[in-house]
Parts: sequence; structure tokens; C-alpha cells
Amino acid sequence: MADIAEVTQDLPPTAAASRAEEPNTVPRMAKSPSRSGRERRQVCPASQQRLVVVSNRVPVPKDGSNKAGGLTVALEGALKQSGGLWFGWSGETVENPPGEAKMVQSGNITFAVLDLTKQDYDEYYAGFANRALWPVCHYRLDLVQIERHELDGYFRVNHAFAASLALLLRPNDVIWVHDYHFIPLASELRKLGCKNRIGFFLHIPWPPPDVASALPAYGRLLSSFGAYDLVGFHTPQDAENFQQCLTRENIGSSVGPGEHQIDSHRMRIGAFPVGIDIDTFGKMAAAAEDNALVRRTLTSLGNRDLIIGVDRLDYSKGLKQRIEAFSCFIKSNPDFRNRVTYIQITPKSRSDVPEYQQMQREIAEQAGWTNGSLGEVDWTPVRYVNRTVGHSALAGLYRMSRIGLVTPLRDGMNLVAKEFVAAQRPEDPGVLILSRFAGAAHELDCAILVNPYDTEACGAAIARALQMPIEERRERWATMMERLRSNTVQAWCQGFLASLRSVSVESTGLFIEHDTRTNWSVPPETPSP
Ligand code: ADQ
Repeated sequence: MADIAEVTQDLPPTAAASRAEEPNTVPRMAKSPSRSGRERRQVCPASQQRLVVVSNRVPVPKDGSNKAGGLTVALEGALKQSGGLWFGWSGETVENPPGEAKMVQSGNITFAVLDLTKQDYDEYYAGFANRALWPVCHYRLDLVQIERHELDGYFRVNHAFAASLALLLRPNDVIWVHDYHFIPLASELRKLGCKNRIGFFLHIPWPPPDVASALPAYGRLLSSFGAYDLVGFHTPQDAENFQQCLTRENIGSSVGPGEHQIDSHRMRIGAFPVGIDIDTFGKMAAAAEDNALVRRTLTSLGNRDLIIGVDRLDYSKGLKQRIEAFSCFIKSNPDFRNRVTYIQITPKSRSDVPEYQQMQREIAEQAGWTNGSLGEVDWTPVRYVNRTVGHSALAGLYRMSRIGLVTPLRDGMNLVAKEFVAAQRPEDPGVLILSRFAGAAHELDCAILVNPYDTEACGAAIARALQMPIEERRERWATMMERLRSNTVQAWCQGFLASLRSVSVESTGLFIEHDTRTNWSVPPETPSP
């Protein structure tokens, strides 16, 4: 997740052969032999282990009006099961932040958030996280900005968050850290003596060594992963890239697929593709046929078919190439002039990052230019909208679309692709055109898979989708629904946590004394992570 708040507002495919061996989502990791050869030992039953979720943004409930997306609902569900703590940034910048977290209690979940200074925000969030980690992980080395003070700010904020979280932890807590903002969090916690099980999930892609090594402090960042017990990615490809990075940098050694030994610590690495709650989403889409916005949109289309794109405004989403592909389609298929409308719903994001400001201008200009050159007095081919749309209306718009155009240049997963499929009418489903570089292509290989850089081929895919016979549409849709059903967001959450909880205590080294300063146990000697 780019940022939990961004995801939850109202909210390279592998070969077919290897996919056949791994039909769905369950992480495939080699079983690790107990290092000592003794039986594995749990500190206490899973039901008594409190879950601690850490993410950059935290969906703190406000006046009972917390509108949550699927990911948040799933994580909250997991937190409720044994009681939990959700820890992260408040979303606020202040001059003098208090060192302690602000706490909000809701049922058996505690939300604990910290404010940032403007300097922290600029260096950690807008700086290193979004101008170095984000572009490198999305293979955009041309957009990487390397500023030493931003790197320092990133580690400084991670240290401060770890110090604050340390005060809230209990010995049996299981900690689940989310996303690229917090890669070094576990190593900072370990330095403070934390011996709890700690898992990490990366919501964005992880590139191969030649790309990843463009990161400043690459070795330091990679080493810091070694403090986690489990590191999860959306796809086996990302997990493999990550393990290759460790091996190439001589950080520990692979002891089989999904297992990496670093000094005396064994880390698991696995693929845990995130899912969506398809039943809820499908019902919401059916109900949204009566939604006012959906009805107005339908009326405004006349008899034209709708092609829909829904993305945060981000260079990873391939919007420039997508508009170009639509333009190629119209130019090569003049019969479709005035018979289709492409609606691109794209709320702005990260507008304080310079690369995003420039991109926002360029895409708006391109949409205008395309309409100017292709449009008619009574036909606007591209409707480009910088708005957030309620999830229910969004579901209704997906349902009335003939094509879902999801063509990121690179994406960890892409939940829009899954939402589009879940929203379709079984008897008359629309067609998903999906980038082969989205993590979702791994499961949704019955979409029309495209190379988003090849705009002419994408244009041809649009023509093919519009002319696809109903039998083929139904067949493709049914296969994709089966895949989505076998991997819901709840299953993702449970699968990751089950894997983390099964890490042997011996491999985390939980042989410890109790420290009264923090609320957890520490070893006699603080190990280096
Ligand atoms: P994102 O990059 O934000 O997430 P994505 O997976 O597509 O991308 O999720 C976007 C979510 O926001 C979807 O639920 C979508 O419905 C919603 N959304 C998008 N545009 C909207 C709009 N205009 N109005 C309302 N809602 C809108 C990051 C990674 C992804 C990964 C997710 C989850 O970049 O690769 O899939 O985290 O792990």
C-alpha cells in the first residue's frame, strides 16, 4: 500500500506452467528445520498473543465515521481477534511533537499515533520514502533523488518510532510492520532489545539486484531486513528478487526457497498476494446500479460503451501511455469514433513531491490535447477527473463498464483490477485489460495481459475487448472470480500471521530476562540485528 490512508479512503506474470503448480495465494515456503534439532516452542498460544500493526498512516476512528477499505477492515478484524495495537504516523506535522504517542481506544483496539516535525515529514516521507524508495522499487531510476539528509531523516524517524513503540510493547506481542516507510523499524527495535516476533509486508514491488542497488545505503537497508522473522511480498517474483539481492550482497545465505540464514537468525521470505473481499464488493456493485452518480453517468454516455480507469495520480500507473493507447485505438479503429467514452478517475496524490507536480500537469495537458484532436462537438472521448469517488459509486461504475483499463508500468498488486472483476455482472461481464507488470497479473492471467509501454498493442487490446464474444467474456471472468474467491483479503491476513506465528521461538532467540524500563523482555546482551 502506497500509504494506508491512500488505499483505504472510502474506500511480470510467471509462466503458466509454474502458475499451475501454485494455483493460489498461500505462501510457499520451505519448512525450516529447527536449528537446534529440538522441537519448536511457542511462547504462548496464538490466541493470547496481542497483534501490533505498524503502518505509516493509521485509520484512527473519528466520530464513528471511519470509512474503511478492505485492507483496513481485514487488519482491524485481525486486531480484534486477540486485542491489538495499531501504531504509526498521525498524518499531522507540528513544530514540537510530544515524544509519546497519542492514544485512541476503540473496543479492544488501541490506536497510537505520533506527529512528525516538518523536517521529519520532508526528509522521511516526501523525501527518502517517496523520492528514493518508491521510484527504485517501481524501476524508475530516472526519477530517483539521492539526498544524504533525507536518508538520515528516514533512519532518524524509524529510530524515533521504534523508541516510542517500544514503550507500548508486551513480551508476547506479535508485530506486523507494513511497507517501505518502515524497513529499518525492526532493526531499531532489536537494538532496543525487542525479541518479539516481527513480520514485514511490502505493498510495492521489489526489483532485481541491478535495479535495487541504485538505492542509497543499499547494503544498510538490506541488512536491516535481517531483523525480521518473516518478510512478505505480493508475488513470488518479488520474493525471489529480494532473496537474490541478499545473496548478491553477501548478506547471509539462502538455505532454500523462502529461507535465509543471517548469522544465527533464520528469516523466512514468502509471497502473500493481497486479496479483496469479493462478496462484499460484488454486492455493493449490484446495489450501486441505483446510485445517483452511476445513473447520471449512464445517462450522460448515451449509447456509448464505457472504458474505465481508476488510479491514484502516480507515475507508476502508466497514465500517459494509457491515454496514448486509447488515442491509438481510436485512430486505428475509426468505426468506434463517438461509440466509446474513456473515463479516467484519478485523485491527486503526493502533490508536495516535485515529480508528481510535473506529472499532474503533463497528464492533464495530454487528456486535453487528445480531446482537442480526436473529439467532436457532441463527443468528449476522454473524461479525465481528479476526484476521489465513494467506493460504492466506484463499484457501480466498474459494473457498467465494458472495459477496465488497468495498465500500470509497475505495481505491487493493484487492487483496482480485482475490484473491477468482482463488480461485474456474471451474465454480461466487462473485460479486464491488465498490465503484465502489475502483481495482479499473476493471479488474473485470464485478463487480456498487455505490455503498457507498447501503446499500439494496448490500443489493439481495447479493440479486441470491445469485440470479444460473450462466451469468451464469461469464461475469462469466471476463471478470474475463482482465483479471487480462493484468496480473499481475510485469507491474506490470516496466512501471513499464521506464518509469522509459526516462526520458532528458537530462531528469534527468545531466551530473555525481563526489563522493567520497557514492557518487554530483553536479552542480557543486545545483539546486533
Ligand atoms: P495503491 O498504489 O494505492 O496501493 P491500488 O492497489 O490500486 O494502488 O489501490 C488503490 C485503492 O484505492 C483501491 O481500493 C481503489 O478502489 C481506491 N481508489 C483508487 N482511486 C480511487 C478514486 N478515484 N476514488 C476512490 N477510491 C479510489 C499500494 C500498492 C499496490 C497494492 C496496494 C495494496 O501500490 O500495488 O495493490 O498498495 O497492497
